[in-house]
Amino acid sequence: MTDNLPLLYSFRRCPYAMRARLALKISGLRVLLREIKLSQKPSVFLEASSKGEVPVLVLPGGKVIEESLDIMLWALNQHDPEAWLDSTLKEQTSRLIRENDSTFKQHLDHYKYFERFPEAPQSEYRKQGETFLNTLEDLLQQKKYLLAERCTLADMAIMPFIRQFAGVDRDWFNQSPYQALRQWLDSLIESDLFISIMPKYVFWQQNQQEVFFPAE
Ligand SMILES: N[C@@H](CCC(=O)N[C@@H](CS)C(=O)NCC(=O)O)C(=O)O
Repeated sequence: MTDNLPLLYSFRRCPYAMRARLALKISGLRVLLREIKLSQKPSVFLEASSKGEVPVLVLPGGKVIEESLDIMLWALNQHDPEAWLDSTLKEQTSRLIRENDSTFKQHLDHYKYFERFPEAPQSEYRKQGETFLNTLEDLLQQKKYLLAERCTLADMAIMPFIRQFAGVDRDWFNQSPYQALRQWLDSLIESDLFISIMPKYVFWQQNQQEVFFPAE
């Protein structure tokens, strides 16, 4: 009965896995979720995807989707009740997500794990990350969401990373000049959708009963 469902390998706190779960949830599709420990990756997971990165979606026919953004698109292309996909925003969406996933993600990692990068002080890494915060703040000064007056793919693909950046030093973020960004982030974090994808998941083990996502 569970064999015909896609299988999502996930890790609760991973921002890439969050964006995949957000799209899967809004699409209304049902999958099985295997919460894995990144320090102890199950062999079935590595057999499905030798990269060893979450999220990974294994389709019933055996096809494996290894990139979080592709998982989002796979789900939304089947069912997109809130119209997160908007063909008129395609270019801008790709550009923004690309910047998030490349330059900003690197700055975020340096800022969060600054002890591993002693070449510069943490404040320098934060300043580098602020270039992207400024870009987003400018967009949010013009519209309620990043690219439109409603939530679209860009918001949901980027939000988990801004959440992580904000979480490194919440006091700093709370008094930072990014007022529209703060409001945007807080409203998304407090949304029923985000809360619904963040329950504490029990780590999956071989022979354990499968867990549905969303939960039954
Ligand atoms: N390109 C991947 C990146 C995913 C990624 O880097 N995930 C991290 C966790 S947030 C991971 O699994 N890292 C492997 C590890 O920590 O062993 C995607 O967009 O899905």
